[in-house]
Amino acid sequence: MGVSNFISDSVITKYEQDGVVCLRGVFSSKWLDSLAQGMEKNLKTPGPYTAGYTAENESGNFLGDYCNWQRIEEYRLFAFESPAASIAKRLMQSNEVRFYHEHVLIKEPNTKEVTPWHHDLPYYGLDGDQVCSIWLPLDPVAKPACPEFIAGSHRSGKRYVPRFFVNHEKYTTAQDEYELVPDIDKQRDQYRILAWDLEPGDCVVFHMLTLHDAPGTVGITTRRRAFTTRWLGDDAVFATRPWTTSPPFPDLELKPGEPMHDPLFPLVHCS
Ligand SMILES: O=C(O)CCC(=O)C(=O)O
Repeated sequence: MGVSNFISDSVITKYEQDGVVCLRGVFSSKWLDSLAQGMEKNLKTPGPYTAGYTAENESGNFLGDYCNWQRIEEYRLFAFESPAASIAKRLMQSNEVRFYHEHVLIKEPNTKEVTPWHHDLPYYGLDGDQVCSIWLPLDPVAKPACPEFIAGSHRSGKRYVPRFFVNHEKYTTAQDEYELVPDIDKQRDQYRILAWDLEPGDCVVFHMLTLHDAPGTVGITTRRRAFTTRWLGDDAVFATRPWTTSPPFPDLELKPGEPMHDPLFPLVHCS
């Protein structure tokens, strides 16, 4: 099935307006099974950036890892051969698409830890408007456990200071163009907050400036394994931040404003 069959012009308009769209049934079980195998390998042999966000005496477990696609074949195949790249390309309305990195975020049943409200771009050494992520769950995710997105927040013109997932502390105090994320949960009625009931094969695509969080999984008996891929379009350029970026990409030698043309971020050929 060609990607344009399930991404109509009205879906692109919605992505542009809301900064997030949910796509239904776009990844077959072939891709989901393969990613599940890749995740098992990843859990057995964690990468250098693996991070646990749940204390040992707490229920559940929230853990993350990223930038393992070069050593985990299932991740590499997904990036280069699944429909993900063409989905990103079409929604970003980009001529080319580069793979930035994958990010695995797993919440086991009964995990109390929530993912704090944040948007992704200030974490990255990156600027641009054609930049998006595809959040793909490998398990059914009921709306109460689904990441939540503030519609239109990618167009607020604001940049927020990143927060650590482990304790929700801010990276630094507000400075220069970066402000602190407002207390969204105290005033939820002020925002249009989007979340969905998701089945395996569905995904959520969001702009890297769209504010989002994700609930814990207390009372939920299934795992919540999410495989997020991050994508760069034509206008993505390297940028520096007042903090160490996440991922750090320590060997990258680009200068601010230069296109993200580096073997670390391969071009993915797709329709
Ligand atoms: O899966 C989560 O808990 C958070 C997802 C997220 O923040 C992201 O993929 O950018």
